[in-house]
Amino acid sequence: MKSSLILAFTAGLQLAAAHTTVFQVQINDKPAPRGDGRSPGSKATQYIREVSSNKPIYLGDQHMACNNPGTPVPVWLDVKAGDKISALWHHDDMKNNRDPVLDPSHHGPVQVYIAPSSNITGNSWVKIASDVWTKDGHDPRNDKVTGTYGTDRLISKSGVQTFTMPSVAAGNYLLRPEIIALHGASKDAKQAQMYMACIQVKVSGNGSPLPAGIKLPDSYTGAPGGGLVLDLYIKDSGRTYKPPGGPVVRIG
Ligand SMILES: [Cu+2]
Repeated sequence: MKSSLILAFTAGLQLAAAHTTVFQVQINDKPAPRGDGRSPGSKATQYIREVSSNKPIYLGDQHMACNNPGTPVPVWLDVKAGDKISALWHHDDMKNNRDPVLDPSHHGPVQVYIAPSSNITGNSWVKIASDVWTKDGHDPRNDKVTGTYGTDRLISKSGVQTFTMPSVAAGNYLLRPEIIALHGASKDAKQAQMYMACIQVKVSGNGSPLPAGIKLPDSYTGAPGGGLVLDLYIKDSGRTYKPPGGPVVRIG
């Protein structure tokens, strides 16, 4: 009896300590197949570039663009301008819905970038969405964080991060949803936890060429104002906080 109690307790600790990944995508509210190749038999439908664990990526990591190892996968999802895209996040490979998608201590912005799949190492990542902070709302754990961060909203939406597919020229692209968790980064940018995925999409139609964007990992720095340091526990510190990557870019 005693040993099974200890086991249960240890399992609970592992979940609490766990982080998060994108495991699937919805297009116009219709679920695509499981996309991360991490459940049995799902390699054949994998459209999210390979990610070996739900651990964060830290400042300076060469895997900042597409997570680790971030290698290309077989499938490209068909999308078109104006589609409602949702990235589904969960900390647990098996998507146990009783657990939070992300530990509620993980406050920070939730963003999306797009890049042409032919160039992911240049100034090619264009920010198309960013949910940073709003004054209203409150932290569910009452942990002295004021206002509501993108992560808080993501948790309250059960890990569903929704954005609109911009009108880009036909071709293959990577969509890159991103979470930046700043709970440990009140002073040290090296403690900021980045979570991201590269979703492979094939765009039809004839929208605009992508403008220049930022470079990953180089544009994410620990410099003052770089967006990787924030004391979340100072009242309303989210008000003046600006996330990395600059403003959202309007395409077209
Ligand atoms: Cu974490």
